[in-house]
Amino acid sequence: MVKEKPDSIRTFDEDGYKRRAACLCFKDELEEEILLVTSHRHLNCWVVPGGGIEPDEEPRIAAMREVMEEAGVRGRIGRQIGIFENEERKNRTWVYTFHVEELMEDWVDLQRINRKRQWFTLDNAKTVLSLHKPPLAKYVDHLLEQRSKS
Ligand code: O81
Ligand code: MG
Repeated sequence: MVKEKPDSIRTFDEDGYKRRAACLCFKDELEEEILLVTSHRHLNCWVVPGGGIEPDEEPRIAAMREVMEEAGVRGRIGRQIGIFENEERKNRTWVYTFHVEELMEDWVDLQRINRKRQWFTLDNAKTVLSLHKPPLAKYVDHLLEQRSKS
């Protein structure tokens, strides 16, 4: 299933869940700080950069494209953290680690919606994500759970 969107085409799984991809974008190899971006509709709220997977697009490729468009970063995508289902919003998000190698001066969503970006420690990221988008805080929780088991 596909649904036109002004500047992209959304795709859906058979159960009608919107297919999304996102990254926890780390500042460095310590993996202690991630880059969040301001919400599209609520400029004083923070979200994990990500978005719709387009037709015939691999989730990893979509994730890299989305973080470049939304956060203006280039770098190296890492491991898959998980696939997160949001039953309320009917979306399914493939989430990856990403190591930032370049912070672009100018980027698509800065121009498009004046989207801002900021580094947060993992704990602070969980706090601010929980305020606006609790499902996104689960990405960080899952990463920390995996870390504690390794
Ligand atoms: O565009 C969110 C968008 C918005 C999400 C979704 C996000 O209606 P869309 O799917 O285009 O917008 O809506 P739901 O219904 O999935 O929750 O959330 P909200 O707040 O309108 O309920 O806006 P934000 O989190 O920024 O407030 O994110 P974005 O426009 O900031 O990217 O779109 P998306 O990230 O799934 O898709 P694209 O490809 O990034
Ligand atoms: Mg998005």
